[in-house]
Amino acid sequence: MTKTIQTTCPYCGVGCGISVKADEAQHHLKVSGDTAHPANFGRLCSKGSALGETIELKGRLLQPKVYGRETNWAEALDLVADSFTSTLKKYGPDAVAIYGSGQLLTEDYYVANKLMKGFIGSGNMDTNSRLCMSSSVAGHKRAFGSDTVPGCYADFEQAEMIVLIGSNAAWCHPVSFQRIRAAKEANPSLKIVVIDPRRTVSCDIADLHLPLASGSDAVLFNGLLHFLSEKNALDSAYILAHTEGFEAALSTANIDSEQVAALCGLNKDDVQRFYQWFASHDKVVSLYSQGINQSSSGTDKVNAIINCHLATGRIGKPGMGPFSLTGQPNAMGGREVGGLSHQLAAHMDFSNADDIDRVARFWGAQNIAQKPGYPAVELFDAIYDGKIKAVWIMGTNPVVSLPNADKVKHALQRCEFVVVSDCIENTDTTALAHVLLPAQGWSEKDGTVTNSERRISRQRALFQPAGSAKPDWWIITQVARRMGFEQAFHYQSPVEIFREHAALSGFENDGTRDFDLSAFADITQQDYEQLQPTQWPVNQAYPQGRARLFDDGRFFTQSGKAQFIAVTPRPPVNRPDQDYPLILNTGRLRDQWHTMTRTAIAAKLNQHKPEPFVELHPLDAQSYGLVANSLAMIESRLGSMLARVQITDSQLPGNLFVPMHWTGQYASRGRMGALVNPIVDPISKQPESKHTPARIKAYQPSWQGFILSCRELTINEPEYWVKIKGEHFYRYEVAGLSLPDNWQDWAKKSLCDNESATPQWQEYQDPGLGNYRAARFMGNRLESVVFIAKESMLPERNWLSGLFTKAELDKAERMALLTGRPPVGIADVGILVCACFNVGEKTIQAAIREKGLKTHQEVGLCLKAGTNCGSCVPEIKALLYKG
Ligand SMILES: Nc1nc2c(c(=O)[nH]1)N[C@H]1C(S)=C(S)[C@@H](COP(=O)(O)OP(=O)(O)OC[C@H]3O[C@@H](n4cnc5c(=O)[nH]c(N)nc54)[C@H](O)[C@@H]3O)O[C@H]1N2
Ligand SMILES: Nc1nc2c(c(=O)[nH]1)N[C@H]1C(S)=C(S)[C@@H](COP(=O)(O)OP(=O)(O)OC[C@H]3O[C@@H](n4cnc5c(=O)[nH]c(N)nc54)[C@H](O)[C@@H]3O)O[C@H]1N2
Ligand code: SF4
Ligand SMILES: [Mo]
Repeated sequence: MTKTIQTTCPYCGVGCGISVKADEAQHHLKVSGDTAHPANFGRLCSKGSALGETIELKGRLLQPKVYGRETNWAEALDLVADSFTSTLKKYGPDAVAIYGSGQLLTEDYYVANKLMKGFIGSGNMDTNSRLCMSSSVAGHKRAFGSDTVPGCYADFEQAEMIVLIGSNAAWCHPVSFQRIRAAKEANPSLKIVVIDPRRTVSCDIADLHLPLASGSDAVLFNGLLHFLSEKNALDSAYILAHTEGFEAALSTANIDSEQVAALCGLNKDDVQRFYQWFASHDKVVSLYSQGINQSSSGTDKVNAIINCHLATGRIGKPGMGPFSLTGQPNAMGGREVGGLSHQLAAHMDFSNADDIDRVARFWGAQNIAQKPGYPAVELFDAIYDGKIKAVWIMGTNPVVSLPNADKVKHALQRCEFVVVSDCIENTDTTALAHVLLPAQGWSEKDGTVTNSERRISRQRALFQPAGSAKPDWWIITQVARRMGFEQAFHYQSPVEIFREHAALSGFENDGTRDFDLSAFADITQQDYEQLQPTQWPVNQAYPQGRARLFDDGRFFTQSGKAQFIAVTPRPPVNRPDQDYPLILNTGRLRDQWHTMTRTAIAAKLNQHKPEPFVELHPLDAQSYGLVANSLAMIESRLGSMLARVQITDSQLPGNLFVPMHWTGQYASRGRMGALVNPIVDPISKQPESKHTPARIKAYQPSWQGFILSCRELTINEPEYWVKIKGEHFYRYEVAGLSLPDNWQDWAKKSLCDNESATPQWQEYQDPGLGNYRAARFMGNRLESVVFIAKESMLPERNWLSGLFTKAELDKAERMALLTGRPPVGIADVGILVCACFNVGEKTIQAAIREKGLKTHQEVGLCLKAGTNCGSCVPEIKALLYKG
């Protein structure tokens, strides 16, 4: 029987509502955008649309495991509770830690934090949000006295100017970006400025792109403050009535456009154009993300941006404001419950003794922590140094995502007791766990998340859990009870936790704290089931929630006034030098989510960018002797990786960009975290993940090739391999340093593990050219193909991949097979461009040519490409441009 359920996407902080038709018996679901959800009004991006393909049971962690052995919950929970208790008795509470994640639901997060800070009595609960939002949190606190995102998505439609700073929203917040694109199409005078060293696809709708030197944003925004003052574009009445510290901030920002242009590596006219537009448009929204946060001066950069909004009084009103885009589905929920190690709960923190006392009374916690714990990078250093002896990692993959990731790996290898809760069995982090706890994933779990605009939405269970998987809140409370804290962790269901969380937010609040859900303190089970997406605060004054804060000019500082922060720009701490002359920048791709544990299961999400790659400028490619599509080794002082070279003038000379996604599960040498320097911002402790000195050189294997197979294979011989799941096939890109003695033996060994039936082989060899090609059949059905040749001689993979969908190959296809090219008259669709409707590059090119298509809308009408999530529109436009 099929049921329709409204839930929320588990990926990015846009927080799109999803309407799901779930068929429990078939374990099948059909997703579409929830037209009533105010975050997306029915739109979804490629990742959200592909959720139905990620729910398979293969690869899931289905049973608890202790020391590699499957066991029942009772044994696993007892072991975790006993080990934590004995560690804290022997070494004190600071010898244990929890490292959580914005993938957790608010209810899960709340109990994890309560256990560590309230009852174990240590501040050592931190989260991957430290790598993500902590500079924004710190900047907000300094300016507003609270961690508040003042605006809402509706401001995008009302703005006259939108500035994207260090944000590639086209790929990372695609549905918000589509809203901005639609606003621009409806109102072409809406100005869009993108500030990013790279020319990203977000520039597709930009009137101006400022490719500033990596790390120089504080100079640019200080210059803007100075300019606003020089041009009398300040709102002096607002500054006087509602702010403090303006004079100091202005005098520190004493820099003119010419100096700004020189320091940021920009054209002076472009800088002035940006400044002039900012000065002359009242309704400006400044959206910023990791290009700002992930910096050794991220907090200052956040404040440099906020300063310009305070100076013009542009905050809290429709169509204007600084707007930190949150990354994870529940990054905001994590901040609400106090998931960062310096926070306590409900937007209270350790800096205030009254807060500690208040939370202790509310929780009935005798033993509450009195001081902050370690932030993420220091936390793993403390594990490495043996100060922390037991750690519980929940919903994050630090062996990939933390900087200096090889050290993180060693830290976990040295740690006495490592517990990991995850829904996936094999990750780079689960590999190092002593205890593995199977968590329910999206589609099974039930609770709430909060998106970038403070909107709380429900994630609802669609299916029975996989195997013995349990909700994270249940796992945590079971351990808490076994540690002797039954009373404080008596919950039977998520609503009970939500009520307590809401009650704590209102406890002795009286308007002193921004985060207030007191209207939900007594929410019934039924109302919780039916909860509609609502923006906090939700209290007596705002029973239906509140779209914007600070519209009244009142802030949560002591004086009630917003604070300007005097910012002295600092360059990144580690700068390129003679040995490591390049800047390594890292970030995201359109169709992958972080460490790929879920998106790489969906075949269609692997086609857009199938392999780890490095982008660099043509001049650098020339200096380092790198050829397009060849392999390169990238090294920093900490580690190295291999990636495919992509040469593009969208990079600034001297800069490298690599995607953050590949792990040891999908590539032999693609884990970029191993290179990233663990430099952090002194205030927020957020790592500088966008700036590591690096070098690059050609990697010259003796041979290269690829394998396509209808089955998953164990490829462990070559130095370089990448695994790509496709529709009915697996693709392996391979390269090796030493030549095997005999290609035939190599191929048979690679492809025929555990085979009893005798396959048929078709082979072609040209040893002189280093070519080997083979295909393996069962009857007329293609099982696998191997192509070994010089990189430039290898055929494209698309047509060959498509043959795996066929029950049998016809004669012409069999004849053509080892040429790698389709028989005459059969079209190759090319690289996938539109992941929503499976439309390839060559199909689009052919339609443009043959039907004379001129615009992306015409391509959409003809092929549907680009008409769902719209993330591929920039690529379609590039194909139109090329003709
Ligand atoms: N497809 C996809 N979407 C995602 C995610 C994902 O994994 N995949 N993850 C989600 C999460 S958790 C997050 S935090 C967000 C992140 O969303 P974004 O912050 O938009 O993503 P990034 O690609 O990390 O970085 C953004 C840009 O910062 C630029 N940058 C680097 N250095 C500088 C600098 O010095 N100044 C400026 N101005 N820019 C700089 C980079 O070139 C990059 O284009 O995305 C969320 N959405
Ligand atoms: N160099 C560099 N490093 C970065 C970044 C960068 O831009 N550059 N970005 C940083 C940022 S912003 C972020 S947010 C991090 C992200 O980095 P991670 O948090 O390490 O990445 P994810 O792949 O999201 O990890 C989530 C894990 O939780 C599991 N999981 C999913 N749902 C659940 C659940 O409900 N319960 C449990 N228990 N487990 C679940 C997934 O299978 C996966 O293993 O990376 C950071 N690291
Ligand atoms: S934009 Fe995409 S990934 Fe983000 S919440 Fe919406 S559908 Fe999910
Ligand atoms: Mo993030």
